[in-house]
Amino acid sequence: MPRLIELRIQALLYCLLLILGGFTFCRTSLAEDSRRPNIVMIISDDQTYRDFGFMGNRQIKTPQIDQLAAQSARFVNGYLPTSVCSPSLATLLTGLYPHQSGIHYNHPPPGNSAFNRMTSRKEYEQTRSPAFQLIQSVDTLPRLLAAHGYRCLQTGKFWEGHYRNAGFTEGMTIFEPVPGQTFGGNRKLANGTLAAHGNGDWGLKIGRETMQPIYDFVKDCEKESTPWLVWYAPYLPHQPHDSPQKYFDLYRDQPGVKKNEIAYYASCTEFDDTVGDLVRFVEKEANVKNTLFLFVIDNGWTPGERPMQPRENYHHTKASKRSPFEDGLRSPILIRWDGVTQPATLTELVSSIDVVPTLLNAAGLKKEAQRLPGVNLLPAAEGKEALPADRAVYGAIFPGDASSLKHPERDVAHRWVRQGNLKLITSHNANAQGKTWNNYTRGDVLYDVVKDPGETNNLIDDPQFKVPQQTLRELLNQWWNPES
Ligand SMILES: [Ca+2]
Repeated sequence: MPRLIELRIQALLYCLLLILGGFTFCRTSLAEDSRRPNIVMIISDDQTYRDFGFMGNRQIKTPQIDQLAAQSARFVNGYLPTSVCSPSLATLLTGLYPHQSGIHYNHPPPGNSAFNRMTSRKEYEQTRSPAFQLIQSVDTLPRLLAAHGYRCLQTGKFWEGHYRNAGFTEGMTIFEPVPGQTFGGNRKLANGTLAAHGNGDWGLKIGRETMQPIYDFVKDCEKESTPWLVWYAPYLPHQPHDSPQKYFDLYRDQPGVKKNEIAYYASCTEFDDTVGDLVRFVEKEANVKNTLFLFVIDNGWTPGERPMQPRENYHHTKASKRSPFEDGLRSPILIRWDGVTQPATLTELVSSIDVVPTLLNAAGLKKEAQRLPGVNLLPAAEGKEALPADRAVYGAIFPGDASSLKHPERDVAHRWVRQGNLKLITSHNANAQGKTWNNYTRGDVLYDVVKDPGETNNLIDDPQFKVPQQTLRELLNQWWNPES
């Protein structure tokens, strides 16, 4: 064969390969971009990170979540930016830190007690409503997914008024009181009028009374082949720990179970059963290979020694809910997407700030995800790429009532950062006696939370930790400096 023709054939073959390769590449990225998995967000309300079988608790019975964990990428060293309901849930809606979304409180001004002192529903609702503008004006996960062709259902805990405020297309919470609902969701004003408490009202029926709204929604979406998101954030195991008797019976007179753990453990198992019902329903009614399950807690809650009503309920320990300590701030994060993620235990530090960008990436919304501070956990969950070992995670603690809107720096009580084994907690807005809100710490504190997960050995004055302490301070100020 003449040399020239040979070269031409080679060049032609080369071009053909390039075209085929490009075509294959395009097909892959097209497939990835156009995949729109259904998404089930399962959010536990007030449960400490250790209190699952798969996290090592030998007393508590959580077989359904353990089963989900066995099928999931298990991020066992997960954190929450903050340790109380509303701002933690706002992070799961927006992918922003509380100081960024402005939702750093449970109750906007003038605060919970002042709301209770009001004498008309109209006054209360008009005073509570301006804060809803914060969620209305931000690109939330459901809003972005809805614009991408999803139907998005809100059920359970939700602090942003009507479900539509956050961009859900359907939902249960409508910022209206629920006559006769005794376990939560209502607020009694000073003149006896009922109003919506602000934490979910009608939505709080999910899990505790019914699962039907989710079942109807999923069936309907499946019938019309529309991708869907379910926000399942039941008021469980949140107090009141008033589970049916059969759940209490599991823990009475059990060796190793303390008196103050019984009612809480009962609620944890009641919650676990609902997760099993939900997962089995989705497995039966939807294409499970095209469905991503994500599990996370909104904040920790550890039973303390002080009894309260109803009977067998206890107040939580000071070091859990609301606090800057591990029992309040940690949560495992589970991601199950059959055929995509790998069941494995992953020990790198992650945060619930990563949830929204991860889910946006799963739905092909990469550009929208890139604007957010969290990282996409999918490559790690797929077993393709480890997260950086030196990653730092961050957060801040605020009082339950906001003193003003859009000024998180005026209210912040603590900031915290963890990198490697070390966690630094700084204090802010101390009063004249040097005490910050709730008096969690005396000044700044530093702990090795791997050796000392109970955070009892303060290393802040230990000269050995002077340099790493400085590094953590710099990281924290780069993340958010409320004094600048
Ligand atoms: Ca909570």
